[in-house]
Amino acid sequence: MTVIDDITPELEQLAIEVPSWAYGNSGTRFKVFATPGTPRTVQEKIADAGMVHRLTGLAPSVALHIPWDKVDDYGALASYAADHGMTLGTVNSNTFQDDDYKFGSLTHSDAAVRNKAIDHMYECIEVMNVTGSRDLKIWLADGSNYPGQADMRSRQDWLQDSLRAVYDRLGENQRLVLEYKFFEPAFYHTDVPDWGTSYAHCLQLGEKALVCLDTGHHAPGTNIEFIVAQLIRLGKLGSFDFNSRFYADDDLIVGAADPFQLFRIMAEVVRGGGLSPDSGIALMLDQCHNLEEKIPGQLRSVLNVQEMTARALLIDRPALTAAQESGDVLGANAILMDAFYTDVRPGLAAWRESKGLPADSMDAYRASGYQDRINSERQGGQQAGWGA
Ligand code: PSV
Ligand code: MN
Ligand code: MN
Repeated sequence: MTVIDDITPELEQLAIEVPSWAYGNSGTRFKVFATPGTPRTVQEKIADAGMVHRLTGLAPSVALHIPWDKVDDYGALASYAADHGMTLGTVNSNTFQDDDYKFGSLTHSDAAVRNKAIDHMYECIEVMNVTGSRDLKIWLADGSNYPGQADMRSRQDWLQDSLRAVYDRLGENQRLVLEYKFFEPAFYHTDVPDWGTSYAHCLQLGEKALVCLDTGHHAPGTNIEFIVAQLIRLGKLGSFDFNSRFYADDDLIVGAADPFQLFRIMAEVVRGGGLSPDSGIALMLDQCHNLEEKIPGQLRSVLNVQEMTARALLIDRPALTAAQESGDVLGANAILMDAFYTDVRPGLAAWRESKGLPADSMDAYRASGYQDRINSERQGGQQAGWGA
């Protein structure tokens, strides 16, 4: 039987990128509740992310969102991150909070608006050049609300042209990851609604363009692990935005709503070699903590990913393959479920301790006094999504 000690070399490779915006205040369109201790600057967000990494050893990089995290000197920001044991990761573009983008950005019928959006992507690439970030993430709010409102077909052509202009600006080691989402904010049609559309554009662009799969961006009932398997098979899975959902784009803590789904997804990542650093698959969180404290929320999230990854690594692959190939339906299912039902928490706690990390990262955070300190030091924390 496979035990935790057998899988630690693979588990060691797990690295989860945290989003800067998870540390800011967020909410719904009804209300944004302020949480004590919320960062006032991007530097404070990075410091908090550094705390998550120190307590778990799991989250060595933080993603930026431009212009929310805009600073004058990105080189200095990268050094600041390094001082906190962190690197700056994916740069997320933002073409959804400007009046000019009301009817679209990279897909807009007006070339002037498309060019403005392309210029914003260039600005993000400039940031990446200084921070050393590899990935530019593009999520578009583009779409329409009523049949007939927009020419869906032309918008696909404009989208490809715009993406081409962005793609051609990428450096040798840089990549573009194109995220899809089936609805919202547009309710009738969305210009990049599904993995197939993202894949088609990425394929046309070239090898530096890859699909970003946000786990909260699918219709209920979608078999997400199938999409994972397919994109890995095609060599086009660039990154994940992990979160969990009960209803729509809830952005709740990954693994909270459906740990079994996270296990199934991680099983396909492991199966596809996605844990290895040279797989080119970035594991990121895309979450907001509306009610709970942000740092414990992020700790819980990265630990959830680690726990489900460990369970996925425990799957007895040779036995599973044998059962699958001999038509042993329930036997195969039982092998998968055995791994899923294994409580890996004590084994992971012992492993953490053996590496000089706290056995219980959540407890260690509570005992650290960090939250009390930031609660008293920081007044008027930033709202995620609106910058300084
Ligand atoms: C909007 O749906 C969204 O949640 C996308 O998932 C992006 O990744 C994120 O915002 C940050 O731009
Ligand atoms: Mn996302
Ligand atoms: Mn989303």
